[in-house]
Amino acid sequence: MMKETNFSKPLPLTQVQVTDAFWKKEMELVRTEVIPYQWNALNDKVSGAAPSYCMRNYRRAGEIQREKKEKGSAFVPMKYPLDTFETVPGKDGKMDGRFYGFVFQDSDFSKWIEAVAYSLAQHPDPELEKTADEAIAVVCAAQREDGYLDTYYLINDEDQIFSNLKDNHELYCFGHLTEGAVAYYQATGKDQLLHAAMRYADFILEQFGTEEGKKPGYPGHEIAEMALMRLYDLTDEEKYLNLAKYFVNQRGQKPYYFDLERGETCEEGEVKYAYNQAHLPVRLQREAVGHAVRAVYLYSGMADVARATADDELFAACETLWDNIVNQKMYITGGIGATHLGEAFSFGYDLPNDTAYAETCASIGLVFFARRMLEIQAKSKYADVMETALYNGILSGMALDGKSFFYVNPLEVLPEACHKDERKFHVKPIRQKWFGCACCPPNLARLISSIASYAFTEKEDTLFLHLYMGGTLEVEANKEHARMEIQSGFPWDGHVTFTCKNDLRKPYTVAFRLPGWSSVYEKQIPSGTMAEEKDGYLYLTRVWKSGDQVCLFFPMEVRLMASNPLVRENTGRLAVTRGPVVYCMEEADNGKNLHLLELNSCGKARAFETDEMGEHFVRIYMEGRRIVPADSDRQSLYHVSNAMNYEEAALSFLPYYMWNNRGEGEMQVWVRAYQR
Ligand code: FUB
Ligand code: ZN
Repeated sequence: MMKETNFSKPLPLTQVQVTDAFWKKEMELVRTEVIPYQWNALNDKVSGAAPSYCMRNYRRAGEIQREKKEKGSAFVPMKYPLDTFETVPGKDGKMDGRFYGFVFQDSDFSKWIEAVAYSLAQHPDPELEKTADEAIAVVCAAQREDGYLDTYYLINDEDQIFSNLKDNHELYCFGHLTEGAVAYYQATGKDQLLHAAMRYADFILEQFGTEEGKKPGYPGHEIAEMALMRLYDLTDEEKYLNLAKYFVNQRGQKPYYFDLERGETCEEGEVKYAYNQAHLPVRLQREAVGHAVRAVYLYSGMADVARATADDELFAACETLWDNIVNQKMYITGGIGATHLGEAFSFGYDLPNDTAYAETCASIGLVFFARRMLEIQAKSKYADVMETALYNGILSGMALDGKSFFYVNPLEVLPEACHKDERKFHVKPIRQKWFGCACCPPNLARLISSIASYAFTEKEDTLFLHLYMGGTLEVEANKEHARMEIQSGFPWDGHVTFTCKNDLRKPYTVAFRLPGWSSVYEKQIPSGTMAEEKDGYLYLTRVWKSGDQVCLFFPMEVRLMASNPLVRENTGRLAVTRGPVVYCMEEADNGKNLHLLELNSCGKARAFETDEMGEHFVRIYMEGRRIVPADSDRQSLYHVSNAMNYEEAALSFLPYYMWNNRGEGEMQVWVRAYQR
């Protein structure tokens, strides 16, 4: 049975100062590079990058609202067709009054403002705050009197709002707007955007539901569910919880709403809309299917609702879907969504390396889902996946200088194939400056700048350390103020030091995660501490005094990982990992034709710290060999099999997230293995 008293919640960012060498650097990159760069992108000022049109659309919608106010019913806004998912200027480059960009372009602003909010919470910056306030004023000026706020419809055709929930992303944009608004309020105390989001939420409340006169619909692209839960957690207003609950429970009920809205019908027993996870009521869903980002956003919202309503059945559905992803559908990097067709999950164990989709946003969504599961049940299996996705399939989405991005995160790349083979055109062999559909870069920015809220959650009597990162935390420990300090060498060194900085009067528990990648660990704890291991956490309870220190050490051995035998692509192959980090081989270190290299699974691994490409990290060398075809064999496409020639080779591995920072080149995570 779920019990509300067992739930934890993220530590507010205003109570954490991240000092960690690794994450602070990433956060600084977001603050100094990504946020200003994205502001330019939102304003179409990045030369050579696809324009966003985002702020331009808000301004245009604002003009329309102004004209309406000035001219009243005498003003009849121009209408534009709604049949394009992405609107671009004609060949002559001329633009008219219509909406431009993807239908969900408004969300670019919302993700940006969310990242700005988290950044301001850690690092006050009056100049940035001023820019953000001005942007918020532009956005709020576009809002209709009744609260509706989506520039695609406000500009093109207001008569058709909420007419195509399946494809047209209004509720998705609402979700992002709400997340950004809550974050900005929490960081700055300013509520202009929050009020706009609440007015929009209230408008949506009037439109949707199973009551007479309302639309029995739900989002085509989920996120509104978890956004409404954030609004509920902030305001305590039941109506937002009820709307989130309604969206979750109504999803997939028959007759399908997506049929109703498009005047279609469905045969008895026919299953449709798996792409949107609307094929079945969510409690009956057992397999993660369809568009991967949509899926994990939905599951995050489900977990939020399950927590807030102590709904065991809904939580059980979340657990089943979690297990399905992690046991059958996730790359070793934490990437999800194996096929670019529909940016979707494939069937179980179908995890091709070189055509992988593994969208950055999807791994980010997996982190959202993991943190929500952790809030309900502190089990290290959730934090392990969260950590894997963060250090691997998510960070790979951004160049080390924060100036270019991957949308797709493959595990094997041959650049020539990306250029010439249509099946791989979605795999870019080099990070891009920006994307017309720019969902991933701003999503990365908001995640990295709020990383501490994934590392630390708290409940009245317990602080949970899910991820190890250096920082100082201000905690309400059983209603007493406590200051804690953490030092950590992660992800390169497994030492963690935790220090209490003031005296407490009552017992308080700190729960340290025991990472699944380390079967042993060392600990030094103050005498008289009550210690208990449970679900992959070490719970230490004591009346903490200033200077009390806990030292943990998780040995980071090089580990050679194999796949489940049903993952056909990886048969006979191994991947190199160390601690939470997945490694790969790159052409820049190992020469061309990585497929000719083999790894001696009984050989010695050498791991050493190095500074390259402006990054401090651990490089790994493994014993291996290279296939050297006989000259005669090179002449023909096929030849009679003969004994293979090899030459010895030391295989050099670098962290997967660092790949592709030295120009185009081959890359491979899973390497053929032999034993000697
Ligand atoms: O549809 C909005 C976003 O664009 C999705 O989350 C991404 O997968 C991309 O398709
Ligand atoms: Zn994305």
